[in-house]
Amino acid sequence: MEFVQKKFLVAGTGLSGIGATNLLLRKGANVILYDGNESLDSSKILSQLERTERVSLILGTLREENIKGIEAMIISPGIPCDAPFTKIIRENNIPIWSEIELAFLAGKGTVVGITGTNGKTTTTALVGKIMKDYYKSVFVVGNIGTPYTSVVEDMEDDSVIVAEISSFQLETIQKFKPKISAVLNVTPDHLDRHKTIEAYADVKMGITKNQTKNDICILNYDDAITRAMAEKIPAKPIFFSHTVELKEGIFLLEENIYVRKDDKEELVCNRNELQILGIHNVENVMAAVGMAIWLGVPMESVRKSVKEFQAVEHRIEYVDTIDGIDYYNDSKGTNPDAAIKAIQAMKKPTYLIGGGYDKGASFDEWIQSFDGKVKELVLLGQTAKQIGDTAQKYGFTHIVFVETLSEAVSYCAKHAKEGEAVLLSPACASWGMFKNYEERGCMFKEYVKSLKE
Ligand code: UMA
Repeated sequence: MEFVQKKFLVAGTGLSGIGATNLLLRKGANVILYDGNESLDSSKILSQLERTERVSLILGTLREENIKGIEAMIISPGIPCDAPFTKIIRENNIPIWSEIELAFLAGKGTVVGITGTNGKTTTTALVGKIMKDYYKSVFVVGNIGTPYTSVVEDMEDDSVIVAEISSFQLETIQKFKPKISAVLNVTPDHLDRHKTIEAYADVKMGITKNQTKNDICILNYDDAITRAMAEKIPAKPIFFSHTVELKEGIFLLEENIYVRKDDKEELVCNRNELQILGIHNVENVMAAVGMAIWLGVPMESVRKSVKEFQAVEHRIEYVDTIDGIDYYNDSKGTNPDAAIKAIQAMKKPTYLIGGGYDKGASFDEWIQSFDGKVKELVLLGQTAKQIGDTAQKYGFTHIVFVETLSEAVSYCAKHAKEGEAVLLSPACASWGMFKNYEERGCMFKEYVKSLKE
């Protein structure tokens, strides 16, 4: 694809928008960078660009005269395709590309694409590790946090690109085509945007739309929606299952994970040899193993990587489910920005444990990010009062003060109900009460474990 002197519109100035703009500029294109939020700081946005000639930044309203001669609009995943400003784009028949579409068109290498409602990030991280342990040039990109467009220039023909792909990114793909795809599971999520579970599932299935029978799609046999996809997709389906012994695929039998391919069966490992816990993680491992084996990574190498793989500790780390309440350790959320990410990741009503050492941060944005998800705020440490006051300022009054982390866990266990979650994500450093965030996270996990006794 030729980009020199062509003109593109990039919508959104988050990670994806900046990644796409920098890529287009490096390719010699002209860019109109647009964001609907007119109160953004333009100098801050421009400072993230590698060069500023050939770019015009527009904040607020996009007008007809701004889009003359535009080749395509690259839309950030967080922007709904029917956002009001897209009307003039559609009326002028300008193609709308996802940021991953641009990266795919401009990039090289073999793509492994992972989607699904839950487990995407862990599976992507594990596939990334398996690939990095075996291949020379591997990139782990997408929803996991590194925009696909940001690494395109470093790719070679023999690179492997492991991409976590969200439904938002799939909505506007045209030619994006992974060699191996995976749809891990589909449960209701993002229905505010996709409206129905059927529409959401169709978008997820879209990851296979440009695949052929020479490509592979890994599907969850135990999930009725992904199982049914096997009949509809153009790729060759390969199932994984923790309930059924499959004729071909990856399955769990008496605690052992097996791969059956070309009538040959091989043991991957016993699930007790894994360092990540829970049946959901066995599923993630099975999917990752399937992607690696069908891509051609030898079993010996896959087995070694799988056994070595560890969950990202202290970062929105799932600890356990006790009495129907999920516990998460985000002790690494040592500043409001990181803690906002943890809140965004929560899907259930949450008891939030926060507070700690005073670094002079403001907690306004953190409180504003609660978005109806936080049920109670359980505060401790030096910053407890300041956080409490900030919360009250925004009308959030479900606040409890405790002296110790152990007391915080006991309080949450006593008050949270089945189907709710408890999250330690302090938005503050641990100093004063703990040696470091690792110690705080480990103690939290100990207290949670002791609830079982
Ligand atoms: N904006 C508009 N109009 C709108 C909405 C947003 O102009 O109607 C602008 C905002 O002002 C902002 C920009 O769009 O400047 C933000 O773009 P974005 O929300 O797409 O965020 P990015 O920073 O580009 O991050 C995106 C993903 N975010 C979302 O899909 C919401 C990141 O996934 C991803 O890591 C990143 O690209 C790199 O690929 C995050 C996420 O929350 C983790 N994903 C969702 C999830 O996992 O559930 C899908």
